[in-house]
Amino acid sequence: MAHPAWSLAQHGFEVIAGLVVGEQLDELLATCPPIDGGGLRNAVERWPQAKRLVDAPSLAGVITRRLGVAPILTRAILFNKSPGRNWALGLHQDTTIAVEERRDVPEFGPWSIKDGVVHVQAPASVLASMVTVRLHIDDADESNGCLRVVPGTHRRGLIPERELAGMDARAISVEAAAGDAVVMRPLLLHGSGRNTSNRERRVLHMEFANAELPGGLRWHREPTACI
Ligand SMILES: O=C(O)CCC(=O)C(=O)O
Repeated sequence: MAHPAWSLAQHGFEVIAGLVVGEQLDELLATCPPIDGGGLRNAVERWPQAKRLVDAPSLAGVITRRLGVAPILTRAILFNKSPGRNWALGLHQDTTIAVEERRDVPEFGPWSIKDGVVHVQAPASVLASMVTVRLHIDDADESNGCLRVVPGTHRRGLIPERELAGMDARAISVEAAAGDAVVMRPLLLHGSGRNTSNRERRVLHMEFANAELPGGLRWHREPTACI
């Protein structure tokens, strides 16, 4: 069920309560892989139960309704903020995408390689068409570093660094329970505080695209069956 207060179009995010419940959620909790650093990349490939979930029509339906067409899952990262692995993340936009290989195309760059996958900073036009689904494996609130966002900022294109400092006072916390999903636009300004609790805060972060890239660039694709 979508939380009524926020809308993806107007605010740049929404909370879908209970996207995963019951046995499916128990299975995710029981099989969630250990995470060495702050995040496990290529998480769908490395976590069969998460792959099964992403392959299931229910999640595909949620994403397809928001993107308008069959989505491409291009990046899946399992984040954990635990009392032992902890960080605060200042407000930022997600501007980097994962692609198959480097190909120089105007407006794309700089390039980098993360865990063997080529990444590049993309123009706002590409980022604006994407959707990120953050499936919560644990309950998240301010005490264990839930997401903070500045509603509406996804409509401002790429926001210059110098304008970020003034935004903090407008950020709100987005609490979610295990099994809820926060669906957001990558251009929404977001960050998160430190985990000051004794609980974990695991989130499966998945980025979806809805169109091919220009200039022969190709998305990196996570191996999923139906989306
Ligand atoms: O999971 C978090 O705390 C924030 C992650 C984030 O901001 C990001 O992936 O860009």
